[in-house]
Order: sequence, then C-alpha cells, then structure tokens
Amino acid sequence: MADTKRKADIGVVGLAVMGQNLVMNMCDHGYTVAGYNRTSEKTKDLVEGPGKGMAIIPTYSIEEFIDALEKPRKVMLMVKAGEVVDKFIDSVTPHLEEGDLIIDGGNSHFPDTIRRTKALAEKGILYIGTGISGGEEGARHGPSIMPGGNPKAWPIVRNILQDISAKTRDGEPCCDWVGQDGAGHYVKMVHNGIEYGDMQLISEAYYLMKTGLGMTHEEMHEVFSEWNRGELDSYLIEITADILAYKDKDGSPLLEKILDSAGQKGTGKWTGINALEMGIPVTLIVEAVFARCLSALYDERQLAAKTLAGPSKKFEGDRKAFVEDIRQALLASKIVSYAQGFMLIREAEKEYGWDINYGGVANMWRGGCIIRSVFLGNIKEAFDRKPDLYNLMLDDYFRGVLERCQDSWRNVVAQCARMGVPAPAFSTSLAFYDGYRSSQLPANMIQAQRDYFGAHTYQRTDRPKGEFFHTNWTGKGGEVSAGTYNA
Ligand code: 2AM
Repeated sequence: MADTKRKADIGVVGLAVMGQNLVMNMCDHGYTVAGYNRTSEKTKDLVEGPGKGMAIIPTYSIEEFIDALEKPRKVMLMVKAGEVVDKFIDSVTPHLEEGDLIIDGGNSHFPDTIRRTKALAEKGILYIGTGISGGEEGARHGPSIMPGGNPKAWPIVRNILQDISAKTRDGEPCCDWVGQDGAGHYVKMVHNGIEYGDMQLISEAYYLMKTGLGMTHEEMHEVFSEWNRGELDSYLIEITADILAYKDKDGSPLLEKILDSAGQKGTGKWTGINALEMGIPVTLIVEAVFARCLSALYDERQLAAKTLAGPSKKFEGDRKAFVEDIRQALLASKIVSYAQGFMLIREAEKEYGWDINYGGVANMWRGGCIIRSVFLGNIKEAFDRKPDLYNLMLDDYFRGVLERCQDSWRNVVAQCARMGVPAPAFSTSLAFYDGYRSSQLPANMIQAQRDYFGAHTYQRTDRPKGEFFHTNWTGKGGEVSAGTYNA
C-alpha cells in the first residue's frame, strides 16, 4: 500500500497523458506526487486506473493541491502551452511562498519563459521552463528533459528530474541544466527544428531510393536496418526501417497509401523565424520547414505535375555504390544541420545573455528524445574535447567525416539534379558547406548593387574593415550615402 499520509515531494498540474505518465514515472523512482487537473475525472481516472497503488495524492482544488506539497513546494505544470500557463501561474502564485518553485513542462515558446522567469523572480518564486521530449512513452519511462530558468531552482529539483529522465548508453541522465530563463525551452525548440531536418533528410533518402533507383520496400527496409547498425544508428532511422516493412491489410506497404502532404505544429517554424531574426543561416531546418509547406500544396502540385516538364533521365551506374553514397550524403548533411543548430544556440546565448552547457545539451539529446542517436555521442565527445568549440564542422572528427563523405554527397546532389528528383535538404546542406568554407563569396557584387541603387556604401578589401565608401556609379547620382536606412 502506498504511503499517502506524508506530503508530496512534487505536484503535477495537468493530468492528460503526458502529465499522468510523468506522475507515474516519478512514483516509480520513489517520489510521492500530488496530482491536480481542472477536470476532476482525469485525477480520479489516474488513481483508480493506471496509477492505482502508487504514491499519488489526488487533489480536487488548488488549495488542497498546494496543501499536499512538502516545502519548498514544487509545482510542475503539464498544461497546454500559452495562456493556460499564465492562468495557472496566476492562480497558484498567491498560495506560494518565497523559495517555492513552478516548473513549466509544456512546449512553451521561449520568450514566454523568459518573461515568466523574470516576473516570478520579482515575487521570490523560482521558475523553470523545461523542454520534455520523448512523447507519451518517454514521459512514462524516461524522457529527455531540458530545464532552464532561475538557476537557484536547479538544486531543488535536480534529483527528481534526473531520476525520471532517460539515460545514455553510459548511464548518464539525459537531463542537465541548460541555462538561464528561456534557455531550456529554446534548446527544446532547436531540438524540434533539428528533428524536422533529420526527418526531411531521411525522407529524401527514401524517395531517392524509391524513385531514382526503383528499390522495393523490402530492399529499402534492409538498407535502413543496415544503416541503423552503423554511424547513423538512431531512433528515426530505426522507425523508418519499421515503417518501410509495415504492410496494410491488403499486404502492400502502408506508406504508399499515406497522402504526401506534411503537417506541422510550429516549433520548426519558430526555429526558422528566430534564425532569421538573429541572422544565423540555419538553412537546413528552414528548408525542411518549407519542404513540408511545399508538400502541403498538394492540389497545386497535382496540376503542376501535368504542366511542368523535368528530365527523363534514369539512374545509370552502380546502384549498390549509390546507396552507400546516399548514406554518406545523409551523414554529411546531418553534420551540417547539427552544426547550424549549435550556431543558432551560440548566437542565442549572446543575444539573451545565457551560459549554455553545450556538452550537456548533446547529452540530453542522446537518449529519450526523437533525435536520439549514436551521432549525438560523437557531438558530446567533440564538446568534451573542446568545450568552447566554435563550430561542429571544425572539430577534427566531424571535419574528417565531411571530408570522407564529400564525394558521395556531391554525387547524390548532382544525380538528383540530373534526374529531377527534389532533394532540398541534401542540396542546401552542401551549398552551406561550400559557402562556409569559402574565404570569398560573391557578396562583393551584392554590396556593389546596393551601393549603386541605394547608396548603401561598402567596405574595401584594400582598406581596414569599418571604413565605408560610396561610389557615384553612373556619374548622375550624388555623392551622399544612405547611412540611415537599410532597404
Ligand atoms: P482538462 O483535462 O481539464 O482539459 C492538456 O490539455 C492539459 O491542459 C489537460 O490537463 C487540460 O485539462 C489542461 N488544460 C487545457 N486547457 C485548460 C484551461 N483553459 N484551463 C485549465 N486547464 C486546461
């Protein structure tokens, strides 16, 4: 029989599936947990159903809920992101004392978390906004947990969060302090963006095998299963192999009956918007978001397919070798994508004044979450070697992989272009790689054009940076430069 006389170590508000599963996960690790939900049936369902016999204290009012908590009180919100979180903070705060802690475990947008952490700090209430990834299964048995917020809150809840989190293959918790105020939710947002990128790359690999090489689903299943035993070993590759093997009731692959129009909930878009705002070229994630948008123009594409011509070129060459080329293109593109993701986090760190735990971030993503992979272990090692690593692509290991995969990667992009098979993520990552490693880019032409039509000025290669020049290109315009606006 559970000991429900003692006060609860932590309380969870919001007992939908994620909330319920987290409560049970906490109980599994020896914690007593108070539960509260707006609709009381869910609370009853939990204690009389899956949570029966566990150390759960069901409560049916905010007052009862707060009263059930050990001090300092730890209140975890697992409610819908947005206004509901603010509403609950408002209703719970009057019952809390200085030093109590609110944790938002929903998918909140990081600017909200920045605002809430600061507002609550003024009232002496500690706040954590944490990304949680791994879906229902993860919540029940070990998700990836990415907490940020008021650093004073971390020691209070560290044990609980690390206990319930997933563990890496080396047994380390996939939960560590990310950084101040919105850093946890920010990192979760980038995680989701990277997830968009990984999924897009895998879809391109599948589509190329299917349409370019005419491979059967059994063959593709074999290839992805094989890939999952090597450098690409990851949850997404694993489920892709499963999906390829899955047959509909009539015995044909279910995959081919699924409408090719992708949905999205918005976290990839948030990542892209933030990248644009900060001027960081997170090209692969943004391309992956747009690839979903393009797929969603389903009816328009059916029309265009009848009108717009493409090449009729078929694949010629060694098919087995080309499958290996695709694997290498996927790996190289993935390195670019993660490098871009970390570039974005680095810029956000400057922009929002955080101190990001980079190795910790890689570790948090190694297990429990959708992008979990062996690859993230390599990233963790890169940050262990050099905690202030400026760009993942400059790490010796990843630089070596890029060098090794380069010919295959170029071959894949070239073949796609020749055959007219869309491969936006493979192509954009290669373009980024070539751009990033170029000491010279054609931006001199852009600067000349800007100065020509708008007197926006330019810097010169033969003068120190920071000096600006304007040329009267036509002899007709004035000598006055446009220093005050940016068209
Ligand atoms: P409910 O069971 O009463 O709907 C996920 O949707 C969780 O957020 C659920 O626990 C849900 O409570 C809660 N939730 C959603 N909207 C809410 C609202 N406006 N007020 C309180 N709880 C809400």
